[in-house]
Amino acid sequence: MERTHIAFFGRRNAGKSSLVNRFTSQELSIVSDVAGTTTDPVRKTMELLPLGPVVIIDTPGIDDEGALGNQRIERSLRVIDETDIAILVVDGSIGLGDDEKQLIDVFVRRKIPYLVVINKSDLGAVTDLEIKDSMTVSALKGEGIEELKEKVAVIIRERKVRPLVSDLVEEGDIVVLVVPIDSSAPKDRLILPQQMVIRDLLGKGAIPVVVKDTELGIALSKVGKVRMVITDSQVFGKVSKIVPDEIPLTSFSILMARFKGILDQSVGGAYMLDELENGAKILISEGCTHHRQCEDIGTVKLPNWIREYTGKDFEFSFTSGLEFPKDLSSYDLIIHCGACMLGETEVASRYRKAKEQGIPMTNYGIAIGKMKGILDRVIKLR
Ligand SMILES: Nc1nc2c(ncn2[C@@H]2O[C@H](COP(=O)(O)OP(=O)(O)OP(=O)(O)O)[C@@H](O)[C@H]2O)c(=O)[nH]1
Ligand SMILES: [Mg+2]
Repeated sequence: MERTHIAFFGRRNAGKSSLVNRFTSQELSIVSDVAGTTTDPVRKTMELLPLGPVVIIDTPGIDDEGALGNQRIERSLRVIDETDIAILVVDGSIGLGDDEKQLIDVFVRRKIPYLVVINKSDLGAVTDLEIKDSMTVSALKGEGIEELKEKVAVIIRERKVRPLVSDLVEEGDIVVLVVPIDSSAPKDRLILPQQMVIRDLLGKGAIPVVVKDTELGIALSKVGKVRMVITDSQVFGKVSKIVPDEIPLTSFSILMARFKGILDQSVGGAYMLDELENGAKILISEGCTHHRQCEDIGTVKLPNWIREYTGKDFEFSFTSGLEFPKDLSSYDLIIHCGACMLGETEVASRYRKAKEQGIPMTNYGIAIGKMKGILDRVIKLR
């Protein structure tokens, strides 16, 4: 499963950093009585009981002032894009102001589950704020922290889990997974979507059979009745010729898009490849900065395939990691990586931005499927 991103927001000096340190039992952030101590979002990936794998994010105060302050506020608000669960920290001796109310509005609008935590209960001045889902804590004394964790754990358990592939197969089904091992594949391991698919199939009691593209033919002739073939989309062309039409075929990237709820939009985006004019602007965006495999596909292979497929010349731009342009209006199409390293909320927010600004968006695998002429076949499972 993917890591739950839990972010702490609030005004300066509310005690966000103090609470984060208590919550993680680590000295993650600097605490001081100077307003504006935290100047950049601080992220920490960790395993936290009873929550499981999480990313904890401390943020600068949302009421900072001046030009620099505004930049800090912007960074904090940017964190909302990747937030799965928001903790709004309120200084109980001050109470709830407009800043907090506006944040709550944003959480509600974006359907981000949130908790309001009234901090500094030790000061005794905690006002009865009568807000939904609020609780009091003292980050200073360490009171109420376990209760807070328990509440967060409940939210995590309640978040809807969409299966990756297990709803498409039955117990005992043989599913063949095609993982090419070329020079661009990471050394000594499988990438996250492959691990996730295998894990989900095992959980279902299905039988994953993992092969390289070069052994796919042999595998199909040896293993008996195959329920489905799931391939790395880079070898879509080759694999679609080997797998008989009656066996359903899809890719890891398509399953991921379905899992993240962005399959329809991505398919629509892929069809734009047929519409683009010469000189159109295409943004190719990577979710991470360290996968050589993706980089190679994104900056080299994909532009080449697109030129070949369309016979046209385009202007390509590239972004990677957490950078993703706010204003997408100068692009005609966005092609994103499978986003295996990005949290669900971050991915959803990128696709939502594109949709709001009316810019078509798709992902690598689906774009490749389109260019290989097999898109209809590989998205049948929708
Ligand atoms: N009495 C009391 N003081 C607290 C509590 N939590 C934090 N403080 C104090 O409040 C001040 C601000 O705490 P921080 O944790 O740095 O607050 P912050 O929200 O991270 O502040 P910025 O990073 O400046 O936005 C520090 O002096 C803390 O010691 C609490 O529960 N009770
Ligand atoms: Mg702080």
